[in-house]
Amino acid sequence: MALAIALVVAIITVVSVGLFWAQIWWFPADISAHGPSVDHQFMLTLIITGVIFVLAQFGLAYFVWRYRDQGDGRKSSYSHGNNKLEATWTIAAAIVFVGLNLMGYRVWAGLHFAEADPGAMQIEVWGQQFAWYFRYPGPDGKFGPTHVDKVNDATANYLGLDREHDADSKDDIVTSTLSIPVNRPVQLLLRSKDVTHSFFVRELRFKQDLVPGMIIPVHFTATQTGRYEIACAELCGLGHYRMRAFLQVMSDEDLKKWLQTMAEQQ
Ligand SMILES: [Cu+2]
Repeated sequence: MALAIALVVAIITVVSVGLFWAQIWWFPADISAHGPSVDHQFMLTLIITGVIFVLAQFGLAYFVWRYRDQGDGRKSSYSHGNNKLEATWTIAAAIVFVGLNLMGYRVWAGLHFAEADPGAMQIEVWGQQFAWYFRYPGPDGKFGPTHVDKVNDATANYLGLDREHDADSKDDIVTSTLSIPVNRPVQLLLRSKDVTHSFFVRELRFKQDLVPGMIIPVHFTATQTGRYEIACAELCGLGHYRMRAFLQVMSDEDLKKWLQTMAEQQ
């Protein structure tokens, strides 16, 4: 029995490592300037924790087998443990976790806390149950105010703009697809109309919550043109599974044309 349990533990370990090694379910190719640093940090964390995982699992399998009941009537003895060993691995684990955090912090904070490039293109991202809307400030570069009482999905006024009275709102462009320029910094202002949502694009290696009542600025640069899925990564209600939109990364010229077309549809 002990041998069977030890074997099962060992097989689970080998299969888990094999799946990671083969990279069958893996990230899609990165399309962001910061992506390589994120991937590097991820691999480093995976390798360090992976080595510890393998050692711990094989250690467990060995002890299960080594200290099995051998039928000689020996009684097991009780141990209170070893304080020195306890302290050693607790401190070692703390050093590894804090160390990995400090290493990863620089990349993460660069996207979330550092100021965006002054030339970054600003776009608002709105999450609501269960759709995404995006707002471009238009030629004036200003987002008009939003009014809760003007929100009306039936008339497609999803954000509650008053285009008649607010000068800054007149040229605002609201879309259901997010288009951004390639190789140019973009600043997103994340907002939510109801509950917490999460903006996630795998290819951008980017995920950030949208919190009601807050405007959360983040910035990044995309380096590949193409069409990518935006998923809501926060369980936000019954329709969460269908809360998706698309990100289009395009040349400056194409973006100009696209914005023109969108502006005509407002
Ligand atoms: Cu959501």
